[in-house]
Amino acid sequence: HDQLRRSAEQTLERDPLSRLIIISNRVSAPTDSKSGAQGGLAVALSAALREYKGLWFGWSGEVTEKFSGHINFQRNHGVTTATVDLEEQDLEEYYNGYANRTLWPLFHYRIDLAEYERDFAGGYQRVNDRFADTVRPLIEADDIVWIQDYHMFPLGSALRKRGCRNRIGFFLHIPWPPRRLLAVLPEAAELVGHLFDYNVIGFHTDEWLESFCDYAVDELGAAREGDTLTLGDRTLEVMANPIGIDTTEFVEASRSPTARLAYRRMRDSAVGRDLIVGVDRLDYSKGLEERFLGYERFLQEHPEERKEVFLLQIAPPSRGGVESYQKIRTTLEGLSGRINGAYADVDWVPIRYVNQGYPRDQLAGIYRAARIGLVTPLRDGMNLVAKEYVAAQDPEDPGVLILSRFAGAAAQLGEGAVLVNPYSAEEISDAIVVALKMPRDERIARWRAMMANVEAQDVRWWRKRFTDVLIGSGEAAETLPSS
Ligand code: ADQ
Repeated sequence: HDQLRRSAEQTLERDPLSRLIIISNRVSAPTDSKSGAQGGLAVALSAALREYKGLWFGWSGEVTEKFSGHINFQRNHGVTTATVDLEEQDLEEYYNGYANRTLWPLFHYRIDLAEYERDFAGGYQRVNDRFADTVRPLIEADDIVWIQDYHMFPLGSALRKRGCRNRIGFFLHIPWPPRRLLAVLPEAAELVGHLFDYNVIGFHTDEWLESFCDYAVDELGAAREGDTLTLGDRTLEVMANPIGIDTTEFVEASRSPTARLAYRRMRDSAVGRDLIVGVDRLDYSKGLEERFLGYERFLQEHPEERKEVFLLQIAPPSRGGVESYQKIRTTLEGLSGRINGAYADVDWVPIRYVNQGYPRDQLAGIYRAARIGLVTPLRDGMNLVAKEYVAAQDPEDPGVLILSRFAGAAAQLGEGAVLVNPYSAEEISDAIVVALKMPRDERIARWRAMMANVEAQDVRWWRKRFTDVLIGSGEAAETLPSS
């Protein structure tokens, strides 16, 4: 009885408004394990769901012959997930198609790689409508709804069409391209128009936010007042809200027995050489080819340093169903082979190129063992590897972060990192030299500046800041009877 009363009181103490409904392409059910299969985002969103109750809706990752709209509910560690299967055609047109062959390259400034097929656009809208049809009955009158990322731009609008008057927020995890680039997308105006059905949209940085506002104002004729945009009778709030990592958990991970073991293993295999580490999904936006070329330049220009260092590049394949991803894989195999062929000796290989994922604890140990974290995406919404690298360092003897000025993370870590233009092999090469020579005092000072940010603006901060704005946004949600 006491327990019941306590939980009732807790419910009352909570914001009376709200259950939270999170919708994203993939749902990551919370696990107990410290194995680290789960990213910080999944952890943060799961924590939010525990606090606000509610549920997490998305694609199961499974394909079925005919879309049925059947929802698979699961409850794990206090979080309810609700998933649906998609059809093969959905997978091709929506996921491999519009999301990853059209939007992803375009939003990462690669108009050369973006493909514009009406079938892709049609499949994308169809899947968003399917999501809307399926999730709509699960949404109650006072719920707040938070939609994640570029797979789901039109979902808020699709929900409004189905009578949903709730507060709906959207967060974009990737960059927003400049107005003139976006204009290349045949459905650009329609897509941005849809976004006015949200109450709040979050971006990682001011740069992405400003690009969005440029398009809305200059192309659609929206009116802007500070962070409020108005188009016709619809009002939208925009906010820059940089995502962080679960810093406490990551620092802990870096001190775990598994991390210590990984650290030892790296150090032993380095036999006194300095380790440079890169960890990325195998994706052309991460600038891996340019990184290898920069490292090659360094080897060329600094023969005296050659055997003093090695590069460990960890890059698990992703999106194998998309051709450009198969291509980048082949390119990198060729390039690493060429560099190793040209410079390796019987007792030294310049690049260790590894195509698998590692559990979080182990990754933390590897980061800690690395004298340099080399994070050089050509364009990245944020980049969490940069933050993980910082969090994993030994405060007494931290490594140096070399960071692309085109990652969202540069806006927060620019003071402490060595910033580079990732397109320039020379800048990457120079930065490696600077990092290798950097005295300990300077390394510590730079690391402290970065760590202060990684600690203060962690993933919980990000989540709370967004939900606070969303809850306070618009007029009080009109209560409709839940359907
Ligand atoms: P991603 O493009 O996936 O995310 P990132 O932010 O770097 O990029 O996150 C990658 C995550 O995967 C990190 O937590 C990293 O530890 C993990 N990871 C990468 N390689 C791994 C490996 N070999 N083994 C184990 N784990 C590995 C998108 C956007 C980013 C944005 C995030 C969050 O592209 O810009 O920062 O969403 O918003």
